[in-house]
Amino acid sequence: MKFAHLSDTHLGATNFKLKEREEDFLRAFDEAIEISIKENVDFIIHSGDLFDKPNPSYHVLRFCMRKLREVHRRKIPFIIIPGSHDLGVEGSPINLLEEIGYVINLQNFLKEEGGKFKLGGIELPEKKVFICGIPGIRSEIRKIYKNLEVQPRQGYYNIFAFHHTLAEIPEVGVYADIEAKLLPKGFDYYAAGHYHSRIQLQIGNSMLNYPGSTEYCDLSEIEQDREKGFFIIEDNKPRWIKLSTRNFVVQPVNCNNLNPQQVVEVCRKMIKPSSGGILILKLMGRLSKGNRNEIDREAIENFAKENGYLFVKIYLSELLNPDSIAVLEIKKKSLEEIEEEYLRRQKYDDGAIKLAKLLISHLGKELKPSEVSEICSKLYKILMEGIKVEDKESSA
Ligand SMILES: [Mn+2]
Repeated sequence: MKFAHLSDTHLGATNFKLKEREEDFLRAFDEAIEISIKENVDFIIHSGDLFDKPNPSYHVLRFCMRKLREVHRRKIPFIIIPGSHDLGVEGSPINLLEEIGYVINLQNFLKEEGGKFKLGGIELPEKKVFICGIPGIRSEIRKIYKNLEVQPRQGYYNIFAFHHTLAEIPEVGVYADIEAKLLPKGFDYYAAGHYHSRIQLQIGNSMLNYPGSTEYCDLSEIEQDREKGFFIIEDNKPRWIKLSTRNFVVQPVNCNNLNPQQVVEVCRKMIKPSSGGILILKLMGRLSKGNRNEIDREAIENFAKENGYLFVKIYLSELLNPDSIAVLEIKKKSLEEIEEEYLRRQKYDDGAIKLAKLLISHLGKELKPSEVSEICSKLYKILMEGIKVEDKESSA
């Protein structure tokens, strides 16, 4: 038995508003499907975020439908759990694909009944496989996992697909949706999505894989520069399939004691020929004279394009003017680290920091009433665990 497991294809996504980058996401999906067909897989599982938005453009939707039609004609079931990006107020484009029979949507097998969440799934009897899953809904997610009723099939290879982050992923920690112990037991394979880098975990005797996204979705993924791809699982053994991605070059440029003209020269010297890559220059340090706005960015961009780059982005946010008093000691730290350090300096304890992080993580987000009540119940729980905020006046 052989299947492909991919996730977070984000069809319709782009970077820097480039049409070429939108095409890159489509090409990555195309490549993954072509390889799966060539490998003669029995079925394909997608762990969510097929699309980047619940209302993809006509061009993107048409591309996806054409590709899935090829899969359908070869009688390869395409089984999907919608991700957070696929789900809109009025439903999901996955419902359209389901309507015409190109995908099997696992979301349909989740039913709420008297506080319990009954989860069914699909059986592929000739392969002796059972597949079920939880979509990437954001509200009351712990409640769903805690009250989940699902029965793996005896004598079958059981697969559980989901679209949430686990606390067991080292980089996720406090921002995780759930812990692995909340996952239903008795499955042979956990097909995970939502986290954009490849992660392989062992859950008891079972395998849990996040294939990650198939293209670089944002600057942090570009800077991490991790391989993009998906898994082919054959007889319960995973094989990583690397997908080709566009070449990104992220280059810090030390501009200390340079004037704006010299900055241009230094950048030009750094630029090596490329075939269609994207160049990201991060100018850093303090200029000797002049002003950072006097740097001829167009000259740098033109030079890079003459050397084959598709696009150049020049960041000036970490470059100081000669007389600037800003202190940029924070440049190597993540936002979460900066927030936490700040709170620790203010002498808040762990409980208070947890509370603050929860609130910060929801700032500026549009929330549904159910999500607000979920946050409130989390807040209440943290408060009940007890917060000791030292009196800053007396402890100084
Ligand atoms: Mn995603």
